[in-house]
Amino acid sequence: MTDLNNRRLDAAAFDAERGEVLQGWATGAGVCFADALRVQEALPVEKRFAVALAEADAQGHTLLQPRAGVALVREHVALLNGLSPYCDVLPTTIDAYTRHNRYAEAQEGIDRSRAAGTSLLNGFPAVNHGVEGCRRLVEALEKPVQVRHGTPDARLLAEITLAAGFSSFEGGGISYNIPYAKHVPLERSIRHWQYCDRLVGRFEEAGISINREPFGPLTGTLVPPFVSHVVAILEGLLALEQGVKCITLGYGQAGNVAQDIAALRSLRRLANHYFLNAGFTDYRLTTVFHQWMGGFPEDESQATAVICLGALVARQARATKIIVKTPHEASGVPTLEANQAGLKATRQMVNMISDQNRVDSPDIQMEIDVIEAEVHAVMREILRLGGGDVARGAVLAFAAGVMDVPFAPAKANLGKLTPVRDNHGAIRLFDVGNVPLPADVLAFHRDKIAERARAERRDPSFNMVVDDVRAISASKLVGRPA
Ligand code: 8ZB
Repeated sequence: MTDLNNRRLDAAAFDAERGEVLQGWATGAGVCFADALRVQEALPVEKRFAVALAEADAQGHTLLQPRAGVALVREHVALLNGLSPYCDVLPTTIDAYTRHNRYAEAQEGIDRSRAAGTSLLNGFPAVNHGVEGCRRLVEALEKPVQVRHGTPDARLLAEITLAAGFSSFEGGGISYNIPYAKHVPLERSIRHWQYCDRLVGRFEEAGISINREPFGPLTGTLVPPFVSHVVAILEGLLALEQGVKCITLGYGQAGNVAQDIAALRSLRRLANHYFLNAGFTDYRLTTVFHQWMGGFPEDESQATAVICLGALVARQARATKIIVKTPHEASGVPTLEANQAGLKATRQMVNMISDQNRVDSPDIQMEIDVIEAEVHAVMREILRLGGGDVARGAVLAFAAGVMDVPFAPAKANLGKLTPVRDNHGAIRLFDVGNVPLPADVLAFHRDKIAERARAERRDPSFNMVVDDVRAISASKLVGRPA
């Protein structure tokens, strides 16, 4: 491994690197940190992401956020302003060329979209629009706006969007590599995200709070809660070290109500535990729940039911924010109307759950106990591998399969851990791979899977896993034999 470590980037080295980063595309020349601070300082309070999160957290509210992004500034403004009445905070989903730093192709997409009169990109190419284009966008909106993407090297994207008044930035060195890229070394993406976090740290030091949100759901496919929790905690620790203060940790809906509620409740507690243990006290932690990230039913009514189950769980567990899906999920980038439909269904469910008692059950407590035991076991080994350094520990852990994300494309991920649902649809481990879980936890997983196998009169096998991956889009939670 190179000289990667979890220490705050040196000021002179950061400034030198910044000079290179800003040369990545012509629009980089438009970035000036002093101007960026003025733009952020001038943002009215209702456009500040950190303020929206802090207020929601204090009042026990849950914010709704859609996904949206098109090629051109004017069209993107119209889209976001069409969504704004139905949500609390706004997104800007970045196109796939920009996520891979392919700005020349993004430019071609912009030019062709202009000629065609319709968006030919699957998101908003913020780097190409530059500080000036992004500022026009932020100024035309009435709510806080976040950059949402999937970029292993997001340094230039962060420079440009934060200089333009975006007040939240999604992603992380693990969560925007392992599920999104194939050949990017983990030490490289972690280092590039240390830069993004350090940039946010500089804003914080100047009195401007920028929200940071690691990408919780990872591959969105049968991810056991402990796997995404460990990534969230690692990326939280990496971000705090660089000076981030406002952090939102995410979790993607898995489908079993007790397990999902347990996952959200344990996430906050576990993160606070590791952050405080590492000596951090000056941070504000919130949570985000992602509605189902796996395959959706084609049918819009069925898709709406999936959306509503997520809304119920998120609100029961008091997530600070929900990322809302649309009834078009199975078919691609949603229309404005489909996006509004997802938000309206979610709002209705959130409102109906809001005044209700906190649901508690021995099942939820048991799931919390299991998740906590799993997270502690893996974190202990990561810290041991890294000699106390989580950046080194994370790289070594992925290489050894101590950390393993199911169904991830990255070469840096071993891919031996295999999940499967139990008889109640909770996610268990069919094959633990090299992840060092305690014997009693492994026995628990085995028993739960055996119970399902008996009910289905078949042996646990990879067929079960395949059936589970398809189940929700085929209208069930558990992939039972026909
Ligand atoms: C990892 C995120 C995947 C989700 C949605 C997909 C999926 C992607 C856009 C978008 C609205 C876009 N998504 N790009 N939604 N506008 N440009 O992100 O549908 O749900």
